[in-house]
Order: sequence, then C-alpha cells, then structure tokens
Amino acid sequence: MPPSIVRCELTHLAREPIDLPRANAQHRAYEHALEGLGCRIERLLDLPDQPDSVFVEDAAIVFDEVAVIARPGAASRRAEIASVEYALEQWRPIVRIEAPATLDGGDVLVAGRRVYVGISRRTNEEAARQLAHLLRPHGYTVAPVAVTGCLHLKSAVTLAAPDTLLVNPAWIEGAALDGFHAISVDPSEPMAANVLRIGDVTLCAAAFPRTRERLEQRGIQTRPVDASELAKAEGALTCCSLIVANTR
Ligand code: CIR
Repeated sequence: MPPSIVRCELTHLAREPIDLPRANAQHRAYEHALEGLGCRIERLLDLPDQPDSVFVEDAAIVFDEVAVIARPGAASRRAEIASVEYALEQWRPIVRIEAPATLDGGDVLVAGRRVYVGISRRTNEEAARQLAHLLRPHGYTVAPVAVTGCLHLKSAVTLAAPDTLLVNPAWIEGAALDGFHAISVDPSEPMAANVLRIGDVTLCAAAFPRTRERLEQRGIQTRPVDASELAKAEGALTCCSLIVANTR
C-alpha cells in the first residue's frame, strides 16, 4: 500500500501513527486468508499519490452482470477509480455513477437481488437513484438506508451468512433492512459489524472476539484476521478487496 496512507482521509477517528511494515504484513495475511478460501488475488499497482487507494472497495461494486464504477464522495479519492476500472473491465461490462451523484462502494450492501445504499457523508440520494436505474434491467431492487455515526453503511451492517446480517443498530435505520435474521455486535465492540463472507466462512477482525463468538454461537464459521493498522485509517475488512465471482 502507498506510504502516503499516513495522510488518509479520516472522518470519525483521530489520527494515529500507522506502522507501515505492520500494515503491509497484515494486508498480506488478509490476502492469504482470501487465498485459503479459494480466491485468486489480483493486485493493483500502488498509486503513491492516492493515500486511500488500498481501500479498493470504495471505487466500484461488482455484480454478476456488470461492474459499477463509483464516484467517491471524498474528492481526494476520485483519481483511484481509473485503475480499478482498468482491472475490472476484463471481467465485467462497465457502467458508471455520474455527477452530481457521489457514491462510495462501502455504502453498498448486496444481499442476493436486494441492494441497500447507505445515505452518508460520502453517498447521496442521487447515487441510489442512478444505481437503481443501472441495476433494474438485471432484476435488482435498490433501497436507500440512512447512515449516522459511522463512515459507511458497511461499517454498520454486513452479511454474516446468506440470510443473516451482523448489525450495529445504533448506526442505521433498522427497519430498512427487515426480512433478514439479525445479530447485533457486542455492545463493547461497536466497530465489529464489518465482516467478509467468502463461501461458507466469515472473516472477522481479530480485535472483536466477543462479536465473533456471537456468530459462532449461531453456527456461523468464522476466521479472525488482524486488521488493526488499517483500522487506524478507518478501513475495515471489506474495504481492502473487490470480490469478483467466477461467472464463467
Ligand atoms: C476514507 O476515509 O475514505 C478511508 N480512510 C477509509 C475508507 C474505508 N472504506 C470502506 O469502509 N469501504
């Protein structure tokens, strides 16, 4: 990741020093965890002048039918999308979110054919409208969800299993996500809701053992990954990858 990450965007956190070698080692361990679950890693080139570019999730959303190139809400991050688009165009037809919409991929939760868009500091209503328009031909419904108190929708809620959400209820309007089983994060671990489901396993940040225990108790197989350095940059587990399902 670029050493400039020490100048990353921060919204809810105070700046703390990031140990770069440690951040890189943790990122490699994250890649190994994904490989262990059957993923093939494709790395993008470093963008030295883009401090937040390791958080590739925000630049695009990959569906089976198309890849949607986002328009990040932080102007400092807009130059990240070209390299992500270049990487994705070999796998999917490309469509784009256009101004005046702003959208960070971290605000998009996909659950089967249901797509939830966090309306946040980074993502606006116009983005939800454009996404609905782009995805309607492919049979997806798109619903906006108000996000408060955290950076992105997926800081507050992710899929822990196909029909089960892991939620921090304090940060979203719960009713918007009716129709799923829900597990709340442990109250002492408000940042724990961001998990990454790959196949039958759910990767969880190692910093949140109590929430992980809650998932295990519900029969969800988990695996811890230490992501403490990137957490200082307000990144979590989903942010560091774009998962492209093999549809061929
Ligand atoms: C930012 O503020 O944009 C980065 N420092 C963190 C982005 C994390 N991305 C994500 O949660 N999807």
